[in-house]
Amino acid sequence: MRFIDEAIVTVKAGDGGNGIVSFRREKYVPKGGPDGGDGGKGGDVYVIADDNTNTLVDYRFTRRFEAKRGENGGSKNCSGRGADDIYLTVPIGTTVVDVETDSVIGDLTAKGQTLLVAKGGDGGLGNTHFKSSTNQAPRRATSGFAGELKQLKLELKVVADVGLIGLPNAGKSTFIRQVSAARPKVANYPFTTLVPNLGVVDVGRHRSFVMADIPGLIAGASQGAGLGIRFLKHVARTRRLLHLVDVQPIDGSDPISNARVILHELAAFSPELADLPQILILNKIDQIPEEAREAMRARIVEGLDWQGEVFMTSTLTGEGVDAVVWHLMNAIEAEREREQEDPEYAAAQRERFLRLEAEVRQNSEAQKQAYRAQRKAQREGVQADDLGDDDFDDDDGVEVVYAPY
Ligand SMILES: Nc1nc2c(ncn2[C@@H]2O[C@H](COP(=O)(O)OP(=O)(O)OP(=O)(O)O)[C@@H](O)[C@H]2O)c(=O)[nH]1
Ligand SMILES: [Mg+2]
Repeated sequence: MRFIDEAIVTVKAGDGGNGIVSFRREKYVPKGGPDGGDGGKGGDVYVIADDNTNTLVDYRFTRRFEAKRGENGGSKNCSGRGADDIYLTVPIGTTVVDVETDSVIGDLTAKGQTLLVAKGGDGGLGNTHFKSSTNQAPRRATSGFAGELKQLKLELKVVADVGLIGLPNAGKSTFIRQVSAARPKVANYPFTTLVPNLGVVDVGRHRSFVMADIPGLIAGASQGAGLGIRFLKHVARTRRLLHLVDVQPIDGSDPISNARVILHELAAFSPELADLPQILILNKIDQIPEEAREAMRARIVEGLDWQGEVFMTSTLTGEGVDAVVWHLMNAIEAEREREQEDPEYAAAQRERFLRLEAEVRQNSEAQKQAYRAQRKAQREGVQADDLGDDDFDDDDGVEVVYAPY
């Protein structure tokens, strides 16, 4: 199944119908009073969350949605009929952003939840309203009001509990393959993963969490280098980051400085994100003799002055992987329970997620702008840098196609 995580659509609510000028015409009533009815209200545009869909793909093909206009008023004080509202169906988890103001209109988090995104115009007034003691036969009516017109960005975030981060080749995709049914490509060269992958990690009956594998981050990522940073929004809502470090990189680089690169880029991109609980995974230990592993671990922990959890794994042989999974499941469950029992904690968590998301969105947007500027400069021949493929396929209003599960 293909997922699309962002789409831009235009919505236009219906205009109000016009009020009309009309006078009573009845037998034996020579001078009937005004009886022009009001116009009907234009249709509203709503976005509604539904669990039958988990993609925004439809919005790649249809980009404009218009509600109908209200009917004009009629004679005999008949109001025009209001137009029907229209509903854009989106998956649960979609955030709706007003493109013009770059503000969040709302989050759709539950089935059936609706969000008014463009209000239909009210109908105009019929001449009945303008009757007064001095004007018994008003020839005045008003037109309907215009319905709102808006450009919306629909964003579907992959809601993962755990995000995998690390340099290219650290073994992130191998990790998610070990613990879930996700089957991202694994290869011994950097940038194998180009799009995020999601995997459901089952831990016995009714216990599971979702893990996200994103492209590797590289030095300079927070300034736009490589691919990984633009996918960080997918790990913005996670509860834990798994930071995978290759303990024996083929290029002979030092695991400590490699880990620092990631820590630095994360913090430079989003301090809130860097503040998420991080677990250090020293990976590929199959390449280190057993008796040397503890010393290696101590050296790295000390070198990084690492205060958090540390695990040693081989995602190739599977060694140590279960321990990580159990640790994650317990931590996630404990957090979920606490959120259920402690409304204050739940509210604080939610606040934090919102802050984090806002920060990540802002930074992603800033990066996109910088990237576009660079690209433009490149096209105009100002700068001859090789910027690589045009991977921000933003011009068609949709970006990031990825395949979870
Ligand atoms: N020896 C050894 N090799 C491993 C281990 N885990 C992964 N590899 C190898 O390391 C290479 C990179 O693995 P991937 O899982 O593709 O790495 P990645 O972090 O997803 O890389 P990108 O997608 O490029 O960011 C592959 O050749 C894997 O077979 C491990 O535990 N031990
Ligand atoms: Mg990968």
